[in-house]
Amino acid sequence: MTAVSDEQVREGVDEDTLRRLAAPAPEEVEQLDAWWRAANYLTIGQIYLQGNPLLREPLAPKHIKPRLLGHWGTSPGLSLIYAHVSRLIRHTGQQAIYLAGPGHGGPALVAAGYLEGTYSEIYPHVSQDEAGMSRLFRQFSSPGGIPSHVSVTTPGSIHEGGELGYVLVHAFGAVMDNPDLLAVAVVGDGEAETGPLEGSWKGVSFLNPERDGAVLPILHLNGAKIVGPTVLARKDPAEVRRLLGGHGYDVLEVEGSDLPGMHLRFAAVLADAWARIRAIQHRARTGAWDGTRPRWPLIVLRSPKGWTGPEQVDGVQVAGTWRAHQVPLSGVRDNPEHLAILESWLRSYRPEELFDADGAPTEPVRSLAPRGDLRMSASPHADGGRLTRDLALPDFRDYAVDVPRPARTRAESTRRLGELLRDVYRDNPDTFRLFCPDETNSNRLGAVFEESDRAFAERVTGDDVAISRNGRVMEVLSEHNCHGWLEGYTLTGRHGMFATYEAFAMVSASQTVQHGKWLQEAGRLPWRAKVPSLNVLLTSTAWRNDHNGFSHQGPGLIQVVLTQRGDVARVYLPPDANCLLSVADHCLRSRSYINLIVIDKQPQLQWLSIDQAIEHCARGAGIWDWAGTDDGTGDPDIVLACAGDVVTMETVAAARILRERLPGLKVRVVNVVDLMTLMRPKDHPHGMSGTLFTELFTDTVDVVFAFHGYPGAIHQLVHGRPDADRFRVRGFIEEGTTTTPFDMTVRNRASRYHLVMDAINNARRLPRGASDLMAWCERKLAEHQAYVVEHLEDMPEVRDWSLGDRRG
Ligand SMILES: Cc1ncc(C[n+]2csc(CCOP(=O)(O)OP(=O)(O)O)c2C)c(N)n1
Repeated sequence: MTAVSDEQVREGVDEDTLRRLAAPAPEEVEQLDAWWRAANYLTIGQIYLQGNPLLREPLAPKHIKPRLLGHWGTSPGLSLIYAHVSRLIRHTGQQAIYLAGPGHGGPALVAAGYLEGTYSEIYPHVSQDEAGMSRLFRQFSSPGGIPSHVSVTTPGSIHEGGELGYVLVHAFGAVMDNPDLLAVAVVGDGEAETGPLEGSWKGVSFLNPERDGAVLPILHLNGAKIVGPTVLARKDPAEVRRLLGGHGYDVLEVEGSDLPGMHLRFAAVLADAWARIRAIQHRARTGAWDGTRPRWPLIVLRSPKGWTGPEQVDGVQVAGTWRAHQVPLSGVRDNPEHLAILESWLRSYRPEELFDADGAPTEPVRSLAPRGDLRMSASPHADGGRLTRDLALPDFRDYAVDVPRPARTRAESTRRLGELLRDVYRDNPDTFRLFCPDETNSNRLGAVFEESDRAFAERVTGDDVAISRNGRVMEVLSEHNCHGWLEGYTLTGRHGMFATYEAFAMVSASQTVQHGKWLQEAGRLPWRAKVPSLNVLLTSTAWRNDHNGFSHQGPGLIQVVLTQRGDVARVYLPPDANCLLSVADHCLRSRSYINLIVIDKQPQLQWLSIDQAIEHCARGAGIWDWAGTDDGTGDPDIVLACAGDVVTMETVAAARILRERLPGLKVRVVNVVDLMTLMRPKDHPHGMSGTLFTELFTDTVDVVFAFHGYPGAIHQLVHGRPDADRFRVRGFIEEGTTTTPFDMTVRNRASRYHLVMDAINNARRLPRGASDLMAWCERKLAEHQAYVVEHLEDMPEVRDWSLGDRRG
């Protein structure tokens, strides 16, 4: 791999700028230090003070908040880096965003936004004066105020950093197709122990310097987590170097706590890192790149936890230890000694030099900040909705399967979606990406490779197919990376889809939850523009992972998304290709939702023409007259409902058996595409009205509901509907193994024969012949059992079942 030589480092970079950047003049060191002291002062003020923000009078217990919340330990490191990156921006005009992996250092980033003026622009009551500073302090970690982390309310943030581990995935997602952006990503050394973070160093193996921006990881080795030491801080530095070097980074190091030495050394290293990035990009963008993966710079910063804070408290060392993690002085209100330490700690930053008589930042502090949108707290990239353009979407009808009559044709539904996505790639060369853990072909979405290769920056061999450094299909065998990259990509205003095996979506389920929280909170902030939705396609589903076995059979993510709030969560279960196309088109146009789309990839019966599909999906649920024996006069004897492709087939097959073998029974078939329509309107914006619900399900007739996921979900959804107890739900009940497709439905008691028996057991009225039909179903199940064991495949009458040769 190519290392950047000293000569190359200077390519594409103005020599004078680089020299000035690397060696700040004394007055610049003053500025840096003033800004940093101001940020630290404001951080401590947020954690401790509810009054007397500028220490105009001696600190008294009444000035101290009753509950002391927040994290001091990481904050001085975060602020030091912020100060230096701000200076870099001012010298170079570099567009940058800042991601704090240890997002618990929230007060540091809030302080940064306040010093840059952005905070007061967004929240005018938090003005740059004494009263505003008082509000800034009081609101932090307080009821009615702001949370303690770098949350949605923090200007300039796309990363809360609450659940540790995702800082690099967000950073890499943000810079994809964003050539002018630098994402500075601070990685906590505790965070670096998480699985997702450990896997995310590999982002550089998928970055293209020609077309993508750059990530500058800064591994902050402050030595401690909440209580324990961190692995990387205690390793021999040479091992850390080899580890990160092995991932492809050029490791630059800064260590110490001496001042102004640390400012000088950090400035020099940051200038070096930036010059290396610019050199890599310059070579790639001027045709001088040999195509090998560049060695991107990475900074290891070793500075004490709780740097500049109290050295000792109650005779115990605090600064530089784990004890500095949260609130180093806990008894300030009641303990005069702690109060005195806090006061001298605050005064050690010399606030009178940092804030003027009104309480506004003084010139040396203000002068460090870049201007306008270049301020990291004001970057439009961190409020991606401001940059979002609609996707150019082809007409999804053009990809439709021809379905002249229901249940005659089989098709791989996701293949049609793949064709649509191929053309989305074609028409949106820098605003759409598909993210998938090495399953794009397996999930039948491979048509995208007609437009774009897989992205890959490492060595490519002659055996590789559709892989190149120019590719934009993101395949990495890490659900965490895929999910996180897509989050970073959408939060900076671009569109995408994460396609994954259904069972393994649980690997990244926590990210789905966290992103939902982010979107939900963002929706409450008028200044945050809506961003493209997080579209998750679950395919290779539980029911059709018969070939892979139990580990691959798990519809848990539906359950997870159902627990999220109605303002962000959407779950779609299109039963066939045309419904999938309609749903996908809708999701790709939507904003700020989590859209879960669940459909299998195997050849499956097709039910609706494209026009019928559009109408059905627009309603979200509807009666399939052609499948039942309900003539529309009065209530049926039983409702067979279904949501999900495989169970829809079982339901339609069950209705057909009933039509043929118990013709006197009035059966209504209802299919649900949009799961949220089952909720009451007061519980979800998609919830269908009581009138419509009654039209579909009646108020009294029993409903046999065949559901793709866990049965409890349907009970949860219909809670509060008339006589909700009448819903008998069949679904996935954790019965699985490597077996035949139909056997999966049998094992989970959701096969057509089970549904017929359920219908008979629950119908309002039973025509003659019902008990014979029950016995027939039992025989069929026994026959199935014997057949699969002997022939190792499903009975032909099940395997090849369709409405083809019968009356439809
Ligand atoms: C996934 C996850 N596990 C556990 C925690 C609880 N937690 C909060 S801060 C912290 C220590 C973080 O250490 P580090 O990343 O080194 O940050 P710093 O030392 O800079 O505060 C832990 C374990 C968390 N926030 N997220």
